[in-house]
Amino acid sequence: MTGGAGFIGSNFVHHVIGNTDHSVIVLDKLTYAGNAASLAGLPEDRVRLVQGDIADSALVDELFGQVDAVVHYAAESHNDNSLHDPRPFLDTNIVGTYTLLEAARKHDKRFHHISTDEVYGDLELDDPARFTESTPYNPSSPYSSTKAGSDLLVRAWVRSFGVKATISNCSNNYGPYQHVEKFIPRQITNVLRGIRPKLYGKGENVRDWIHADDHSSAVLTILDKGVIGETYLIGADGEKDNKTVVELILAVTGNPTDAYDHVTDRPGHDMRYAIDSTKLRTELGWTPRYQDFEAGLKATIDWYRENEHWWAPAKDGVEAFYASKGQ
Ligand code: NAD
Ligand code: TDX
Repeated sequence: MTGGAGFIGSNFVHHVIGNTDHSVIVLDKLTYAGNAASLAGLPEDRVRLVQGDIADSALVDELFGQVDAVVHYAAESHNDNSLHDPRPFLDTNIVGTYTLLEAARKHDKRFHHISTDEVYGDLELDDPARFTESTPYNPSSPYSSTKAGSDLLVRAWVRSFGVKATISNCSNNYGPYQHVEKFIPRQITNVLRGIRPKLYGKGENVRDWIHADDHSSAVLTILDKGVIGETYLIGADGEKDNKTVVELILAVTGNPTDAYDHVTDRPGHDMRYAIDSTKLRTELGWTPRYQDFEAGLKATIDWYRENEHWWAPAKDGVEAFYASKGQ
């Protein structure tokens, strides 16, 4: 797999080791977003971390010869970074995915591509619609446009070269091991540090939250039963606006629920994401386990409280970066 030292990738490694007999080779560049410590404590005879770039075709070729299937999580993943420096997003998300697809083609290996609901653009707050597998692509940011581009490469390699690939587009994940640049960990670690949470704009934007462990079980289900060439949307009916999430973090940590600041909004900020995961549920029989967002959020807050050594080294730099942007 690729990107296994990142947030969702490391949750997937923990899930695979805890729930299957498989062994995993992780190819990860260990960028600022990757952390070998996220794989600490896992059995060394079943998890091997190889530091390297998914755009390094010689390394990728060598590793494809050693595995049965590849799950591709590696990406530049943060919208705000893509607004300030888009280039790494093109290199990793487009050229990196192309490099992996060429290896999947050469070695004739099963390939699963991890993508995002952001490829579909956004919905209005009062729109009853949700994204489905047939929603037209309409990405807004440099990040989401490179993810959309990578999805289209996968579809073309399936059709033109017969690569045995599937794609999943998931909604916003939360859980342990998420970088403090992202919304929920940023606000949790702000509260733990006595800093007021920062809401972009009015805080009305809606995200459809799913626990990272549910994302992992969905990906295993697709690897097991998914139909080659198909796309599956992954979501757990978790729509919440950002203001509600911040108020919940403040409430469960015993703080006044209005103790947050409104800061400069993100340019081009998508208003609402919402996933209809009927296809995955009815055709492949998947259901999420974490149906109670407040309970999942409390467990996540406890994890950040107990693992300050994991997030503290990145915190000051992230806050200095946001402060320089008025956020
Ligand atoms: P992340 O930024 O936490 O982790 C990305 C990982 O990829 C890091 O370990 C990093 O070191 C590695 N990486 C980056 N460039 C690389 C390269 N060139 N070669 C090898 N490794 C490289 O990201 P995440 O939030 O865990 O997202 C993982 C995947 O899931 C991404 O493809 C993302 O688009 C997708 N996704 C994320 C979310 C979400 O809510 N975070 C939702 C839907 C889909
Ligand atoms: O400090 C903040 N304040 C704030 O209000 C930050 C960091 C974010 N926000 C808002 C912006 C979004 O409306 O919170 C929401 C979530 O922001 P992010 O955590 O940056 O996530 P988002 O932009 O929704 O993208 C995430 O979900 C889809 C992942 O980062 C992507 O990789 C994934 O594709």
